[in-house]
Amino acid sequence: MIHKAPLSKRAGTGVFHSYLVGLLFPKHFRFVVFQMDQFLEEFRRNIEDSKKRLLAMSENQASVSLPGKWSPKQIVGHLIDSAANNHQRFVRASFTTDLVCPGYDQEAWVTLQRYDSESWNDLVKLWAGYNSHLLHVVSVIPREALSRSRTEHNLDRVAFKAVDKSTPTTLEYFVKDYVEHMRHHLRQILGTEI
Ligand code: NI
Repeated sequence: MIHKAPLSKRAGTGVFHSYLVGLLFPKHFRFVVFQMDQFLEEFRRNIEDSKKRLLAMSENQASVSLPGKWSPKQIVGHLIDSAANNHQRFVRASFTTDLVCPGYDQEAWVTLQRYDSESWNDLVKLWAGYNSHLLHVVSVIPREALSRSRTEHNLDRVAFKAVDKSTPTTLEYFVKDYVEHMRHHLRQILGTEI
C-alpha cells in the first residue's frame, strides 16, 4: 500500500517507521544508524580525497591507456555512467518493493561517448559533483527503504559483487556495492591507497 501513498506521506511513513523501530530495538537501531553514518562519511572522504588526487594528474597522464585497457579518462567516464545509472536505480527503488534494475552495456557507453576526447578537469569535476549528489540522495532516502528486504531482484546480473537470485537483498547492500565498484576503479588509477 505504501507505493500508492502521496510522496509526502511516503517519506513520513519511513521516518515514523524508523522511530518505532528505534523505540522497539534501541540498541540495534543505533547500531544501524551508526553504520550508515560511518559509511556515508567514508564515501564523502573518498570523493574529496580522490578528486584532489585526480586533479593533480596532467591531461597527458589521464589520456594514456595500455593496450586493451581504459585510460584514466575512460575509467572516470565509466564511473560517471555508473553514477548516472545508479542515481536512477536508487531513486526508483525508494518507491518500490523489488530491486529489478535495467542494465547497460558499459564498454559501448564508454566508446560511444568518446571520453578520451573530453577535458580531464571537466570529467573529474562532473564525477565528483555527481557523487556528492548521490551521497546526499542516499543520506535522505528513508532508512526503511534502504533496509527493506527485496526478494525480487536482479543483483545476480547488475551488482558489482553479485547476489544469488534466491537470496533476498536490500537497497543498502546495492548502495554499498556501488561505492565498492567506484573504489575498485579509482584504485586502478590512483594505486592501492583509497
Ligand atoms: Ni566497472
